Amino acid sequence: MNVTAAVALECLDRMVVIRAVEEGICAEYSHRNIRGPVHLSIGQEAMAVGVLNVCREDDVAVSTHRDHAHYLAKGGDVGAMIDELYGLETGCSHGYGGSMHLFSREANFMGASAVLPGSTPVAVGLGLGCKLDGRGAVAVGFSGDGAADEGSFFEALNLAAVLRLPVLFVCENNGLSTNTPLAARQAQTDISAKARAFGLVAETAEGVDVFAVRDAAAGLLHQVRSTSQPAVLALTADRLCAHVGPVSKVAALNPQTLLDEAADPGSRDPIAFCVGVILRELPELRGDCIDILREVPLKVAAEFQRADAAFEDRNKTAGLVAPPPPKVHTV
Ligand SMILES: Cc1ncc(C[n+]2csc(CCOP(=O)(O)OP(=O)(O)O)c2C)c(N)n1
Ligand SMILES: [Mg+2]
Repeated sequence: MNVTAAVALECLDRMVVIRAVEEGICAEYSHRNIRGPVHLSIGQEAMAVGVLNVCREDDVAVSTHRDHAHYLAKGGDVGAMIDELYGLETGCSHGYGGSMHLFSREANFMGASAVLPGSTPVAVGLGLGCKLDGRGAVAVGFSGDGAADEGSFFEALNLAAVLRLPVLFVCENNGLSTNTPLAARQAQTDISAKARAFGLVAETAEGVDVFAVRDAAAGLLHQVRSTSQPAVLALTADRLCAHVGPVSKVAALNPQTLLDEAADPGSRDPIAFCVGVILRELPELRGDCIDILREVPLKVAAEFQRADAAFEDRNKTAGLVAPPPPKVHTV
């Protein structure tokens, strides 16, 4: 682990915020006040946090249908995201976007495209904006491995290379597009090899380890910033939740469960993995880790309560009657 104690705890804190928000969605969804499909990031938090932790504030980011972790890791406001899920005007997209269209101008999180591979060409446009601005900012375009099934993914890489744009394309490879495995869809499954064929610098890293992601992203961002040549970071991790729908496949956040899981250095849960690394390398931080695991979920739960009450008030004031509970879509 190549970081200070403060940075290690900052990374853990951000991942726990993301997990707590998504566990809140799982807990609240069936109460019918949150509507619309939700694509959770459980199991994939380290990829968002590792990359965005080493970005500058003025770097811009764009995401996909699975955008919660990217919005929060870029510095998007927790309350404004939860309000957005409830369709409130105080939401980060004024209640019009919902889960798949989070946005924050203040955090330079420039939204998300749910149409594959929409985030990739948008990242090229953002990269052109950064280049024309001339302030050294980089555009970070997140996508899944499914985006690399599509032609315009490669057109975007090519254009960024031809125009020498400062873009870091981050491909989060969870091995699945909906539920179809990568090898059933792509003849060449090494996404970084395909990126190199277009003249980009490309690296792969273990996406479960926030500190490994951070190191790889820092190196590539430095290269992109100093040469104005785009790069690809291909990360691998497991999606520990349903493709869509409020279903987690891991135990709910709990300090003792996490500490037990953290003892396994092969854990595929990025939060347990991160706690394990911290406890092995900086054991004096055990108390701080427990505080984060205990306190963050309480703060996030209070935000859900606040937004739920605001939703009920808004409906009462507007004379709206809630329709029957929505069908919960899970795939
Ligand atoms: C052009 C297009 N085709 C199909 C879909 C339906 N769709 C939504 S998410 C998804 C899977 C995406 O997989 P990946 O890019 O690997 O992201 P992940 O869901 O694994 O994070 C698909 C096929 C879509 N949104 N856009
Ligand atoms: Mg995928």
